[in-house]
Amino acid sequence: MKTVYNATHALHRAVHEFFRGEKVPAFEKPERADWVLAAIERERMGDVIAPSSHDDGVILKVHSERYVRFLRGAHAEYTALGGIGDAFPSVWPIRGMRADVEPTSFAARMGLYSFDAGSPLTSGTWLAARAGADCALTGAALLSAGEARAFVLTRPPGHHAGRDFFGGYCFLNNAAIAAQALRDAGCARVAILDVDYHHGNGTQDIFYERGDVFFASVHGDPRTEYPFYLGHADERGVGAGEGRNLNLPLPAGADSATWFAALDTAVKAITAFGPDAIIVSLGVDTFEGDPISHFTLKTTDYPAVGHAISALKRPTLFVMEGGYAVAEIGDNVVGVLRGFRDA
Ligand code: SP5
Ligand code: ZN
Repeated sequence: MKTVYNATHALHRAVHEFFRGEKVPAFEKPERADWVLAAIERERMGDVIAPSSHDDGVILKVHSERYVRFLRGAHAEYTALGGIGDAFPSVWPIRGMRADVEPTSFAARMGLYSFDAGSPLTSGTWLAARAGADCALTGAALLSAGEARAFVLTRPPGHHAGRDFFGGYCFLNNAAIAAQALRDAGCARVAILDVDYHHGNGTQDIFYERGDVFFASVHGDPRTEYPFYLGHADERGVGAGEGRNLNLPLPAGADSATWFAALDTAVKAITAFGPDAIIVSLGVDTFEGDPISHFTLKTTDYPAVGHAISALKRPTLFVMEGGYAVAEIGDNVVGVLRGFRDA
């Protein structure tokens, strides 16, 4: 299985995030991808390749033009205003306020285009995220060219980024970009299976009214778990997307058997949808040792995740999302990929 690797990921290097009034070291750090790459090489998973360059065409089908324009220039704007280090939003247009008028103020646009203050926007965020989109597009092209599987190893992750907002450490939605690219390349139906601990609210946002891309997610119950305001079981899609969104929230602390039963439900629903290709939003923050999450999968469980996904018998692109237990992230990711390959 080929790995498309974003060698510029470390340009995105957040210093701090906030926790209970304190600045704590950012959980989403470059070492994550370094350790996954080391495991890919150690396990001889296959060639590690660089992405090819793609224009913004597909990106602009899943993200709004004004959002992409903002993101591209945001950190330079911040610096020009005298901003120091990483940029954070401080004000948001909550219900009843206007999101249709783009403000001139930089601070106001930071809030317009985000939903949390936990996603530092750094000097290298745009370049790293844009290279990640190229990786996703390259991965999709591999599938279109006949590869049965591929892995996109990039950061920052993507599944919390919506049509016109960042958050949850995510800026461009790599999985959504890959799904759109596969649609454009002739797949009539694409399914996205999100196994990250957190609900993929951005991916759901992008495809909620579409019938051509099915979204299924197993995640911590948003009543207690980030991103809190989306991911409930009664969100089933609207219009053409009716019935094409499946949320399977589980209580924090859920055991592996419960988690695998939910995965099985998602796999069955995707089978019934009948996709031509599968994108897996592959977060391994479901691991028992994850510092910010509360499921209990063990390293030895991950091959079974890949095995379960292989039952879909479709070309499959794995896209890196979360997972913050750095010492184990490589074994956990490679476990999924091995389980899929060896099925
Ligand atoms: C892609 C992804 O997994 N994004 C997750 C974003 C989670 N953001 C909220 C993190 C809250 C961290 N709380 C610190 C708990 C320390 N014990
Ligand atoms: Zn996550």
